[in-house]
Amino acid sequence: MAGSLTFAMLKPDAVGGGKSGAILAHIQQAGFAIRAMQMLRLTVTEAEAFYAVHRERPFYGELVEFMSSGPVVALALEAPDAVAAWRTAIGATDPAEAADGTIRKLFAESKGRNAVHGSDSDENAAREIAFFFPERELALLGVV
Ligand code: IDP
Ligand code: MG
Repeated sequence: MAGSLTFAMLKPDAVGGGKSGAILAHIQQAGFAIRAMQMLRLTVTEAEAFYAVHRERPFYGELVEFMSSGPVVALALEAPDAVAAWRTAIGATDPAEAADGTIRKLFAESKGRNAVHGSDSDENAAREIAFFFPERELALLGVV
């Protein structure tokens, strides 16, 4: 594999806003290989589980409601140092603070409705990829 993996997701604001194609093009132009991809809608229970690490935060309820409000696109991305490279490509959590040219600066609406997710460590990338993609599919795709 030419690099490592990270987990990315296009959030309901991006998918519902018709921005999926533009963001996917941006991802590929930035040098990430899309190794797995699925459009789906998270149930409330699934969104709660995915963001369980944030359950004590004041925005948890709002986050779960938003993330289960419409379709998302789940992605396994490959690049050299993928986790760090993807965090750089997406920019700060709040688009008002995101650097020029980052995906959140270009496509996000607000700190909550911020277009894309990115794993924060290799360990969480593996956990998040496994949350969305069955081992068998990853094996058939040659990802693992
Ligand atoms: P990250 O997505 O940049 O890693 P985290 O702190 O892990 O940011 O927060 C997870 C997600 O929770 C954010 O992407 C955003 O959608 C939402 N979120 C974070 N902080 C706030 C907030 O202050 N208000 C509303 N939503 C927030
Ligand atoms: Mg995070």
